[in-house]
Amino acid sequence: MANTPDEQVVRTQLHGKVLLVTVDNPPVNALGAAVRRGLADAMERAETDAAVAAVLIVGAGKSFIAGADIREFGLPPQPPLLTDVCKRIEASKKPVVAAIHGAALGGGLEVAIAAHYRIAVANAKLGLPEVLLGLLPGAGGTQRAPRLVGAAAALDIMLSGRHVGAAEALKLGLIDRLAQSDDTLAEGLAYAQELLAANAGPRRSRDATGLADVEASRAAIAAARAEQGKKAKNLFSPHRIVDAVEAALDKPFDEALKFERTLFMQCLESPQRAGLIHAFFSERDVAKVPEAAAAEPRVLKSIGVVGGGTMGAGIAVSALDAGLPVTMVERDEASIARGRANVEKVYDGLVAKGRMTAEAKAKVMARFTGSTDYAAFAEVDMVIEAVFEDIEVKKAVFKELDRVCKAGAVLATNTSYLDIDAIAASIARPQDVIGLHFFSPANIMKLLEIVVPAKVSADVVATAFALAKKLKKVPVRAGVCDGFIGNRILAVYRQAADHMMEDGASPYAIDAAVRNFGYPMGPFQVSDLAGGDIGWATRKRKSATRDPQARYVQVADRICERGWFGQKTSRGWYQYPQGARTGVEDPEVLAIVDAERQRAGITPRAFTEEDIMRRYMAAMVNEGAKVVAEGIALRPLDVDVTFLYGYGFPRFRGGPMHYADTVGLPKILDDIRAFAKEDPLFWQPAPLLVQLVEEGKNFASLNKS
Ligand code: 3H9
Repeated sequence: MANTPDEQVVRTQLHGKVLLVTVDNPPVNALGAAVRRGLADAMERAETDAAVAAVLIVGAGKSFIAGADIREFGLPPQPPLLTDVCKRIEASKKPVVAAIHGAALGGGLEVAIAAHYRIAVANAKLGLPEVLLGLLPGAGGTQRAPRLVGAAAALDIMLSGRHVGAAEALKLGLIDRLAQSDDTLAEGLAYAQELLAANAGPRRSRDATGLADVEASRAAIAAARAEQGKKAKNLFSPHRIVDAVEAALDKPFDEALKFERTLFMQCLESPQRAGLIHAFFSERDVAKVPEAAAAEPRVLKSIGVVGGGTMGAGIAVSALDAGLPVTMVERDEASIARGRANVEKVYDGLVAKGRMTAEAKAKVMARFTGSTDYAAFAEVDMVIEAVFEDIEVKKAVFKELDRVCKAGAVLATNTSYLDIDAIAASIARPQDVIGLHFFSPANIMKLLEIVVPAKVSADVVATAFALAKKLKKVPVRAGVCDGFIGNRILAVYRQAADHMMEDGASPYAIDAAVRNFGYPMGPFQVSDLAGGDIGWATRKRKSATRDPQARYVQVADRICERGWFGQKTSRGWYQYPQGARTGVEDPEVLAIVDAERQRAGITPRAFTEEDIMRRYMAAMVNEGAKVVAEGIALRPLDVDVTFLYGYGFPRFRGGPMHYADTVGLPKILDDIRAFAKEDPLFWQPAPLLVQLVEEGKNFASLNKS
């Protein structure tokens, strides 16, 4: 039989008696319909060709196989199903070996564990991350993995979605052998030939004995069920994973496979799957911006940071963690000592927890230089200022940077709301000035708003995106306006929450509704965590320009006037007795709310959780639509990613704009129009929302451009 041509996504080639099956479907060898057909055909050839004594499956390029083709989900399934392909591999009468490099994830690992023997190179990553997409392993993974590694380890792998390194995979029994070199093909062929020489026949995972200790298996299932009941109460697929593993104990293998398929289809149809897959693609698409496509990034080998406060130190740590040398400048010796101490504190914490050695810390700190002289920035490639939020202070810093930095250095500001165009215009090189809005704590939070002023050159924007990649941040391109994407939208739905509070919902009921929606915290808890004084300062700053006709709820000001700024003062919207991190409700706060209602002449009315979330989300989506229409966000997906990574929006809902599509834009618009009857100034429908409803379109239609 002839070898298959090179352009096919699955190629077969005979090497002695071993049929080499190469999956070649860039970029990640996803198991689309053509690959599934190719694998089935290859197994057909293996079965019928007398010259074939064993089969070796490998992946071309960077990976073995990264899983099912996620883009196919939601479309009608095309035969053959992966679960049937895996069954066919397992049923082969000739031994089948999988040689793994790069990623063997999801369906990719399911193919590997349907094979009879597995070898992996040292840096291979194995996993069943379907749960992160709202799914479960649907090609036999929930049945074969527990038989190979036991219920507890299989549940851990499937419920966390984590990547398992080759060494651990060997220890667990997920693979049989660790390759001695990186040459997957040679190692795989040698293994297959060795098996043939030893007359080793097929060895099927369905017959493996990992579930033999039924009592231990049941205990692992019960523990997983209890844990998921607490940790994943809003989620669908983790519970189905536990059900599927239980079926591995209770049902014959083939019946359990059918049950797995039923559960997989339930997950596939769930809106959570759509939300999580939207999040998966959006967090990749978000870095596709015109400037990064049009220009090469500038050289970026060193970073300067102005300011050693919480933000500056967090940014410094983030850059140090990425392996960059960091120079920090502060105004005097005491301040730079404090800045250095803020940086060191982070690493000391890691050392204390045993997550870093003292030597490793010393090595990292050796890349940190502190100075009180701006001249220390003379050679750095990029400076990020993180000084006090005052435009005159920032302009003074930029004047210094303009004086000392080399030509071509990127000059970035970490402002969260100031006019970056004005900062850029204040120096002689506006083309080099950009906004890099980190979120606190900057070394932990993934979101980075890259704020693009009018005069910045494209290669500076490309450099900012390259920096984000180095720092392992999720970058979102934002235009200049007060609050950029995230804080601008936040300001609006926070007001909606305040209005509801004054109209009758308690802050605790609002927080509970928001938590039940899937957020880790409600808005009043967040305010207590961040410090009420921050919002208070912003409100004071904006008071001169506030529309006197606009509704203004004063409860937060009454609370701040008492010095109740949240966790740091042990009291805010909640009380935090003895420095507790979880607050308890405060009757005095409720009394303040009551007094403010009376002052404003409001008779409180009841709000259900649904009422609360409809207003909260309508406000968020409406402002999101304005932000997109104005070009502050490039696409609705940029708003989604901002909220997923910076504001705790529940990932399974995909982000506010995706959520709005799920609910239906006409419904959201109807709500806004109904709310506008009470407060037409606040609830002005976004023209883009109106337009999309008139055209029968959704936000997703704007993500495609
Ligand atoms: C599953 O397997 C279900 C089964 O149980 C079956 C049951 C029946 N499909 O991330 P990158 C694209 S569920 C389609 O930037 P990296 C990605 O969008 C699946 N496309 O690279 C990007 O496209 P673009 C379980 C995919 O090197 C490009 O490939 N598997 C898929 O940083 C490069 O990706 C997973 O969940 C896919 N499966 O990371 C694994 N994967 O260039 C998901 C990637 O247009 N994938 N793309 O933006 C990953 O975790 C990472 O992509 C990986 C590589 C670690 C593999």
